[in-house]
Parts: sequence; structure tokens; C-alpha cells
Amino acid sequence: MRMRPSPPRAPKAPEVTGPGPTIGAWLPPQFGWVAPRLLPVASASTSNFLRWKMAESAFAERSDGGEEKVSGAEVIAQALKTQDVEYVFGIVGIPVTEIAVAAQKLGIRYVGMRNEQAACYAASAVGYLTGRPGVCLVVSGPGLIHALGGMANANVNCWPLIVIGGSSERRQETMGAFQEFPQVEACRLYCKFSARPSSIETIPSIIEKAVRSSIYGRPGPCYVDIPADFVNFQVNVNSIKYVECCLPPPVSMAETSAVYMAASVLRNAKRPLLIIGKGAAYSRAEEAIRKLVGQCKLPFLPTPMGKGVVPDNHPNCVSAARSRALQFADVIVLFGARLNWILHFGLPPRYQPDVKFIQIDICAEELGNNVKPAVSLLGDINAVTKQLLEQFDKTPWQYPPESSWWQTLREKMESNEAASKELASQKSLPMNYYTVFYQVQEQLPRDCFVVSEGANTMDIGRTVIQNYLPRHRLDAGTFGTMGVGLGFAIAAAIVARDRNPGKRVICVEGDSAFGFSGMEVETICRYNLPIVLLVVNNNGIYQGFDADSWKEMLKFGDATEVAPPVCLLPNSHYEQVMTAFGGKGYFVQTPEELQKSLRESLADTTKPSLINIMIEPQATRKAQEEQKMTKSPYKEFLSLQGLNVFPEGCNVREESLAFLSWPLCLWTPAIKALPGLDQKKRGSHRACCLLTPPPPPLFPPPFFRGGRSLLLSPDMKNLILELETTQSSCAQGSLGSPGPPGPQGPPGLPGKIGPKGEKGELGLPGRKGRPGPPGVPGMPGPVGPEGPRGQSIWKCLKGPTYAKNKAG
Ligand SMILES: Cc1ncc(C[n+]2csc(CCOP(=O)(O)OP(=O)(O)O)c2C)c(N)n1
Ligand SMILES: [Mg+2]
Repeated sequence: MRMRPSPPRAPKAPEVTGPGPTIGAWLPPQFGWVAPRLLPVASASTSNFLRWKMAESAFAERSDGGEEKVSGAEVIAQALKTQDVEYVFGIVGIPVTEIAVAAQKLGIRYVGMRNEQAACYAASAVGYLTGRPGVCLVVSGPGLIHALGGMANANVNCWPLIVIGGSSERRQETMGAFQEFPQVEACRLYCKFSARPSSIETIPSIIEKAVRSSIYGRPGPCYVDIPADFVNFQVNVNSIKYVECCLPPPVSMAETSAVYMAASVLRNAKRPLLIIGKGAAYSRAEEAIRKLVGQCKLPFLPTPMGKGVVPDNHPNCVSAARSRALQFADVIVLFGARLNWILHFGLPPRYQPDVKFIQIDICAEELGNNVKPAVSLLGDINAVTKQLLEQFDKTPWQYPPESSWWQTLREKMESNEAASKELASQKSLPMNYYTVFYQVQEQLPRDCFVVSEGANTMDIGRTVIQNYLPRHRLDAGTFGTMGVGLGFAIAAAIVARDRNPGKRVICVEGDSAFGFSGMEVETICRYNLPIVLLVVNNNGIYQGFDADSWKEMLKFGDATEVAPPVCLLPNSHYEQVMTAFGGKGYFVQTPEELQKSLRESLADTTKPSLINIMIEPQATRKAQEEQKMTKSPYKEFLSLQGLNVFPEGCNVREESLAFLSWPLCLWTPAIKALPGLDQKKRGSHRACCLLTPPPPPLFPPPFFRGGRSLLLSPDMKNLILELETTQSSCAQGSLGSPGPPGPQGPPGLPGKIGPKGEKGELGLPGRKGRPGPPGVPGMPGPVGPEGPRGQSIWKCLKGPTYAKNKAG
């Protein structure tokens, strides 16, 4: 590392240009660099001047008549500029305002956000998109703590990021200073490097080290702590030695023998599969991987943010047969994709037990995580892919396109795509997810950035909305963080404005996900970023209630007691958040309204818009093959509650008594919101337990405690009582078994045979045999007649039907 006495691209001594004629007399001299057109002339006032006065102090002692001085804030800004940092996101306050001002003055873009978390998400997205870290600038204590979420997310995503945190003055440390917090220590857990410069003079080298560490090896966040007393302190300009911009990361390549071995394992594969992760996107391996896929005719599967490295519409993309591809592949090449939860750890039952992994990764510590690879290729994904290509150039090889592997993948893709299209074509209102996403997909420009977060919204959206370009999808990522969407969208829009003007950013948000950083809509409007925000609104987390059910439920108690934790307020008008700040807002309920509003939003490149899309609150994703293979956390929860969990389709005869404790908590209006319940099977405890398990919610026990005694309607109580006396049960409407000997008593009426339960559904247990005729005193009567046939349970839950059955 070379040091030099003066900045390589040092700013000229600040030109104190003074207020220009259009700016007005209020502007302090240090803002003279700001282009007059950017300043709000109309709002110029004396109070504006006072507000900016604080910033002025940083530049006040420009010269003391001796050597030229520079403030700590200016040194930080110049050090960042020297390291080619282009964007700073943050929230100012004591002691960092001056740093933001100094950065702007050097031409670094400063984006003021509404929460440090979102600012940190935005800065990290800049790192992923540009390969050069963005900076998140935060105040001490709580500001820094908010940013920890962004640092952790960047750390798990392996994205470069620099966080600069102001901290308390050094002389007040341990004295209970304003917002005092052990920041360097706190950040260490989320960072590759966390440090405080020992003096203003060491700031440039610490910033260079932070930037370099963030991009070298596996990328990640780095933290630089700036004590308040550094910010305005003036030092002689010549005492500062700026460190030259760090070089781009050195490119590492895999061992030649390992590359040879990898190529030979791949050549011998019967059912090969390439998995393309966001590591491949980050390393800009798109050209090489596209070539490999095309040349060797290999099936590939992108991870969520690996989408677009090879376009989703490439004929070799097998996303639509993801589970099958993973489950039956015998050789899998991982291009910057980790065997973590997203890829089901590389383990059975989602994979063959003897599947061979060829793992390409920049990080040695990643190799062998969870599964021992057949071949490890340590190095830059792009460089290593080129090494592999060389092997196939030397000895050309193609995987046969007419193989049975291709055939099975294609068949599965076709059937899955048909199932999605079928759901998308449903005309019923409210719309389902698939209808929404197919409409959106039809209109999206091919080169747009797609940002997405939510649970169903993100998961289903990802399968329908296509990516054609690398690094054009940003989502909740490996950490599954909700709240990233708006920050990511802002970052993408700002980067796009500078590098690809006209490129659009579409941000597809679940209604819950949107709430995490919703106030960033103001940021979007303030910088007039023409982002199109889609809020897919199902009134809840995973699922919600419609307005009527919500109202009905509140009759049973206070919302804190009775509302399932997944619920959000029905029919919220999120679009009004956008109109409140001057953007365009749409509330849409039909496919036609969605088409029209999206067309208008995309046509308008001057304004942001938010389309609030109402969907069926109970809508879910289509049944997933893999759900049957993995453990359901829902089932686990039931077990934890001490309740029996029955496998799909089983006959619950023996366990029926234990089973009957369950309806006490299930037959509540609130339970309608349980995910996984088919619309028409709401309220059926069997449906809850026995149908395909829903996605991951874990309902906290208090919800059920509240439910046991409070929420049962009289009708339901009767039904439960009746079930509690049941001794036999039948599945799928089969006949109930004969009842036990009837007790001595008056003659009973023969029971009627009930209607047959609906196909595929479990029926109610067969009713107990009726009491037999009176016997000889002291002796039991003869066996009563056979119990009636079980009914479709959900039908019974409807009041009148139930009453009728009872009467019968
Ligand atoms: C920071 C954070 N908090 C909480 C969660 C738990 N969580 C997972 S998805 C989700 C929201 C899902 O609801 P929504 O965004 O409305 O999407 P939907 O499934 O309803 O379409 C939440 C809160 C999380 N992943 N991250
Ligand atoms: Mg939702």
C-alpha cells in the first residue's frame, strides 16, 4: 500500500462562492457548490439558514492565518471519495450531519432515509449492484442499533457495505454520554472488520481497510466508528495522508487438477443439474455460465437472487420443476450457492443420499458445509466457470437433450406451469396471487429491477415474475428479512438513474412486508424516484380475514385476545401513503383495474406510484410436492401442544378421543385464518390436521388458551358434545362401525344414514348406535342399530344443516 502526502483526488480548497443571485441571501457559504436549481428558492427563509448553521461549523475555521485546516468530517468524506464510494444513505443528527454535508460537497450522493435499517439495506444493495460498497451513515447509539439489522442482512447475503457510525466524545466515554454505546464491539458480530480510528490522521487508512475488506474474499459489511470529537476538529491539511483507492479484488482461480476432476464428474453425470446462486451474480459470471449452459446443454436452477444470471425463459431453466430437479439429480454444480435452508441443506429427503456436489465458492470455509463435496473449486465464480469451460472447449461434451432426465424434468415443468396458469385464469374475485402475478408479468419491462418481499407474495411472485438480467432481483434473501424492499428499491432506482436512465424498479410487497419500512415512501417521493410499488394485500401475514369475518370475530372479545396473530386490518388503503407525499395511488380489486393502473404507472416516468392490490385473504400457493417431504412446523407445534397429529388420509379411529380435545381450540371464528385451510373446509379440525401442512406459522399458545373457553358458539358446543360421546369414526364417508350394546332404556329410533361425505375429505365419525329396545330388567338390551354414515364435516358446521341433521 502506497501512502502519499496529499490526496490523489483531493478537493480543491473549498471555493466559497457565496450565494448566487438565484439562491438568495440565506444560503451559507459552504452550500455554494450546490447547483442553484436544486435549491428550494421559494422556501428560503431565515429559519432555513439557522437550521443549516450547525453544518457551517465544520467549515468555519477554514484558515487560521497559518496552514490550511481540514475538519474530521472533510477527511472522512475525502477518504470515501478516494475509495470510489459513490453513495451514502443515512439519517443525520449529532454528530454526523457534517459528514453528510462534506460528502455531498465532494459529489458523493447523499440519500436521507426515514429509518437506519432501511438506509442500511439500501447501502448494502448498492454494494451488490455495483460491486463497490455503499455507505450507511448513522448517529450514535440507537441510530447504530437500527443499522445492525442491515448489517446482519448484508453479512448473511455476503454483500459489501460500509457503516459509519458517529459515537460519543471520547472524553465522555463511560460517563453516560449522549447515546453512548459500545459500538465497535456491537458491530463485530455482523462484520468482517469493525474499528475506530485512533486519530483523525488514521481515518483514511481505516476507511481504505474497511472498503477493501468489504469486497475482498467473500464480501461483507465493515464498520468504522467516528467519535463526535473527531467530526469538527480541525487539523492541518498536510498532516493527512490519503490512501490510494484499493484495487479491485484479486481474482482467484481453482486448482487445475480440481477443475479437471469437476469436468470429468460432470461428464459422467446421468442426471446433472447446475444451481446458480447470487454469488455467481455478484461475481458477474453471467457470460461464462450462459456459455456453459448453452454449450453443454445442461439443466439449471437459479436461487432466488441467482435469477437472471441466465434468463428465466432460457429453455434449460428448470425452475418450474425445482423439487424434482433437486430430488433426483445425481451431480449438482453449485455456482456461488450455499447449501443452507434455501437449498434444503443438500440433504435427503430433498436430495438423493449419494448426490455428488461440485462446489464453486470464493470462500474456503463454505466448502463442505452440510455435505462433503465430490469436488471443491475454490475461487472467483466467473474465473472458475471459465476454467471449466476451457475443459469443455478442449474436449467438447454435451449432455444429451433427449435423455430421460430431460424428459422427466420437462413433464414436471409442463404440469406445474399448467397448474399455475389454471390458478391464474380463475375469474373469481377477490383475485388470487397467481392471477395478480400473471397480470404483472405481462406488463413488466424485461430490463426492470424486481424487488420483492413477503411470504406468499415473494414465494409465488418469484415463480411467475421473470428475470432476464443478472443482479436485477433483490429480495428478502438468505436471512428472510422483511423490511428490505423499499430500501432496496430506492438503491436500485438511484443506481439506475445514474447508470441506466429510464430503467424501472418494480417493488412487489406483501402488505405486512410493506409495513416494515412503509415510511420510506416519503423518501421515494422526496427524491422523485419513479418506483412502482405493488402491495399485494391479503389483510395479513401469510393470510388474513375479510372485513366481515374480522367484524364477526371481534364480537367474541378484544382483538388482542381473539385476533389470530397473522391478522392485519382488513382493506387498508396503503395507496394513500403514496398520495400523502405526492405520488400516485391506486386501489384495485379486479384484473382489469390492475392492468390499467400498472399501465399508467409504467407509462409515467416522472412519478412514483403505489398500487394496492386486494386479493382473497385466504389465498395460498398451489399445493407443493415438497411440502409432503419435509417436516411441518405446524405439525410440530400441534405436537408441542400435546395434541395428536395425524398423517394425511389416516383413519383416526383409535385416537379419536384424544383428537376430540383439539376442536375446543379449533372451532372458533378466529381459526378461519389458519393457513392451509381450503376455503370450504374452514372450521374443520380434521382439515387443519390432516390436509397438506401450511407454510411456517407458529401460533403462540395464548391464542389457543383464549380460544378454549371463550369462543365457542352454542351450536359448536353441541356439536363438540356430540363428538365427545362418539366412539367410532370413519374416514371419507365410509360406514360407521356398529355401536356398542345399548343401555337398558326406552326403545330408540333407528338412526338415519347420513349423506355420503365429499370425496377426498374426511367425514364426521359415524354416529354411535342408538339405544336398543328395553331388555329384561337387570340385563342389557340388544345391540342398537348401526350408526349413520359419516358426513362431510364442514357441511355440519353450517348452522342450519347441522340443526337439520340433528333433527333427523
Ligand atoms: C424482520 C422480520 N420480521 C418478521 C418476519 C416474519 N415474517 C415472515 S414473512 C412475514 C410477512 C408475510 O406477510 P406479507 O408480507 O403480507 O406476505 P403474504 O404472505 O401475506 O403474501 C413476516 C412478518 C421476518 N421474516 N422478518
Ligand atoms: Mg399479506
